[in-house]
Amino acid sequence: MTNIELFVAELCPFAARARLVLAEKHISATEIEVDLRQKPGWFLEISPNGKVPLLRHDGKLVSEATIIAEYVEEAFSKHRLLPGQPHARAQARAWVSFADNRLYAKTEVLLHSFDSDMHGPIAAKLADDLRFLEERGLANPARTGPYLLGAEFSLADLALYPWFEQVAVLERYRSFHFPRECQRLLAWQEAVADRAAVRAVGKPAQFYLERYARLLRSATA
Ligand SMILES: N[C@@H](CCC(=O)N[C@@H](CS)C(=O)NCC(=O)O)C(=O)O
Repeated sequence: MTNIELFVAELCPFAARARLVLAEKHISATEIEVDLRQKPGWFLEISPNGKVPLLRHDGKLVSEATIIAEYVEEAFSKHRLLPGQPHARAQARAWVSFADNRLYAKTEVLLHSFDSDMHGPIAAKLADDLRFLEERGLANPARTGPYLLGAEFSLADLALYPWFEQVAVLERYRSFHFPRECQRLLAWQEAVADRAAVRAVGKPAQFYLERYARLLRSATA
């Protein structure tokens, strides 16, 4: 029997990505919630970077959401999440890199910035990233299905989706305005949200809004 543990934190979109990858692969894992404000000694001992997600598979550790996703894809060949064709695979990885280096990187700066004068400019750059995704990804005339690469659902969709799950937090607390013209993005989000695995383990906006409100209250108490 497969022995998989996933170390997570409930607000972490990278952990959400790892959870979604496992769910899409129909792999059951034991989830262990880590308190990131007071990291337990046992976690620091096993974690190379002190961050979640961290995966333990038959005693072997894998860190970093992107590497975990690729590891799971390679270790479990059923329910493929990377296309077979090399160029499509490269495209999927390029969008994963876009998610990490543009969307999540800016979002981290935005969430950690308590200078409200900084919120508008960073939020505006994030909106530009969404326009890029809409135009270069979803408006691509060669695309023939509801997912980023078309008909084939992939790790690219799974890397991006947790950002959209939490967008309400940025709208409520960080002056972010979703660019209304990005209608294809909304249709893509709906298509991903409608997948059985995503319905099973995804979280509604309210989940994140309530927890962020609590976090903010405890930070200012
Ligand atoms: N590059 C990492 C980022 C993971 C990350 O930033 N995790 C955050 C929670 S969302 C974390 O564990 N933060 C704790 C810390 O930095 O001390 C990945 O992709 O897995």
